[in-house]
Amino acid sequence: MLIKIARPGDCRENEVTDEDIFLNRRQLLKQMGFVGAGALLANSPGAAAINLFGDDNEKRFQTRDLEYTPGSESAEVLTPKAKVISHNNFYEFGTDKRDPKENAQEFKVNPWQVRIDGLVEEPMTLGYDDLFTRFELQERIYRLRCVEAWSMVIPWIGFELKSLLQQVKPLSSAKYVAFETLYDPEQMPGQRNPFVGGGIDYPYVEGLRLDEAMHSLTLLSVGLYGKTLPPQNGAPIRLVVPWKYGFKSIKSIVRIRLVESSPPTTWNLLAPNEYGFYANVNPQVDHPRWSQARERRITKGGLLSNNRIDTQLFNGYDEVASLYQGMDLRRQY
Ligand SMILES: Nc1nc2c(c(=O)[nH]1)N[C@H]1C(S)=C(S)[C@@H](COP(=O)(O)O)O[C@H]1N2
Ligand SMILES: [Mo]
Repeated sequence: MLIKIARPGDCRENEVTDEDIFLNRRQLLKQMGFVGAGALLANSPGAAAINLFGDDNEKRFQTRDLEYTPGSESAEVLTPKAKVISHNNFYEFGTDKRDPKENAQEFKVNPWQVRIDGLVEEPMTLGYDDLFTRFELQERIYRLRCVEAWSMVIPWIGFELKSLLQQVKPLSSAKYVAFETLYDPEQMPGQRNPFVGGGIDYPYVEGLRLDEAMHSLTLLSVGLYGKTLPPQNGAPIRLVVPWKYGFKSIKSIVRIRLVESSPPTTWNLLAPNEYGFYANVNPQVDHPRWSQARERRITKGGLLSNNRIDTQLFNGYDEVASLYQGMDLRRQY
């Protein structure tokens, strides 16, 4: 059998990819001065011409263009969109990395409601359209590292969780934020069948300390690569906490509750000796069953061309270090 090993310079696969189109459009709009809210309308002439490529028109789940403020350029290579939307963890739709893309395409994300309540002065309910209109959408190119030692670099679109929390006005007794994913066994096969859903006690729940939630890096994401989120990535709204392992970035959120004490979190409930509350990316603290010192950065090409790189403390986001001063991060993992 002949195994073809690609050299770095080789041109392979389809020459024009989704992310090429995305980057070209972003470049074009920047050159034309069309940046910021209002610029990226699907029916503007520039966008229409580019949309002729129809990057995901043939899929059952339709994403749509978003208006947002483009972020700064990334020094790192972006993970191709095709991989961002086909290699996922979303146990509600199955435990294999390919399951969510396969099983989530009929997932209904509109209408949608997110309830924000608990220890707040002004509880709030956001509807589907509010997710895209009530806050200033920005692009953030973040690394996301899974506890399973692979990572991606993704151009997320979203708004700071802080801007939402400021609107509901947390009471001084609020110390933590608890998040909950939709519970809908009719739509989510993993919630109907524990063999499909990996034995998780649904709904999926997560939590942050209030100061972590208020950090300006913490994003509520509603899109990626210029468009609304595909269901497998947590449509219509999911958390992205780039200095923590991927499992903290809870998907398809329906409830955000301000609470007084540390809330339960799904992976900690399932395997407390393997997953703590903090889950900060830390190359010095191994998972009990494998090392966390290195990671596989998912880029173009197959498994052979994926680079292995050193994992950085806090996934390289050093600006969060002050949140953990005085804590023993080996004990509070
Ligand atoms: N509701 C829910 N959220 C979830 C998960 C899940 O199974 N269910 N998996 C988590 C894990 S382990 C990871 S690594 C990230 C993956 O996000 P991505 O598929 O968008 O890359 O989602 C996180 N959020
Ligand atoms: Mo993960």
